[in-house]
Amino acid sequence: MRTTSLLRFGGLLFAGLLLSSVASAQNNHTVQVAPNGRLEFSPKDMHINMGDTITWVWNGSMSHNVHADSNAFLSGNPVVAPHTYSVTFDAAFVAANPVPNDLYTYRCDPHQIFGMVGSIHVMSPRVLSVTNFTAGQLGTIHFNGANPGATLIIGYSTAGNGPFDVSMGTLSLSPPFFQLPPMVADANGHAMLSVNLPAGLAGATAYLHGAELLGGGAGILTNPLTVTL
Ligand SMILES: [Cu+2]
Repeated sequence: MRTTSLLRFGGLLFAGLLLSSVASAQNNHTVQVAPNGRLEFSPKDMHINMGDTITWVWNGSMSHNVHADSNAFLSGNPVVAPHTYSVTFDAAFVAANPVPNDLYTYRCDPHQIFGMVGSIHVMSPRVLSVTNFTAGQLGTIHFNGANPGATLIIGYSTAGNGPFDVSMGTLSLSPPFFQLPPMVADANGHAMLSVNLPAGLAGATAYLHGAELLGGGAGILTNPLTVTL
């Protein structure tokens, strides 16, 4: 177990955190459909937790649609912006729409020949939790469900719970946010980080959100956490 101490931000201390709720809230992700008129989905390839929701948001002046190659989902006939389409990739959806490795490839029907394709890789949840987050004590942050040996990062903010879009999804962190020392998952896909929590500074709220790095700039987010001093 690693120990870190006295995490300072903006003159405050990341301190005295009492767990008020271990949110198991799912993550929401946005995929732009033809951003700036380009015939592409952005991000093109997504890694998400089972239970997460993808919302496609139409842009530009041409007609597009979202069509799973397996027919697991279909937004309908191609239409122009403004338009949105959402799919929740929960256990029931995955069970009812099986594809190899839970990897859902999809396309825009009229523009597939121009490379307007994407994929959604549904993965088992990465779970962030905390224990003993009490002022004057040694609190612990836990990361579960990772690939053994993976690099795990955790960000925190006291400014709010976002949303803030990054390449791997939408962070429930408002800027400015900060990163704790990276961790490495053990053989069981678990890692933990102990944090010295100074006494005092009651009343503030902190927000945490983690990710497992998958290489090549990709990553998969944990659930977000809200903890109150
Ligand atoms: Cu299109």
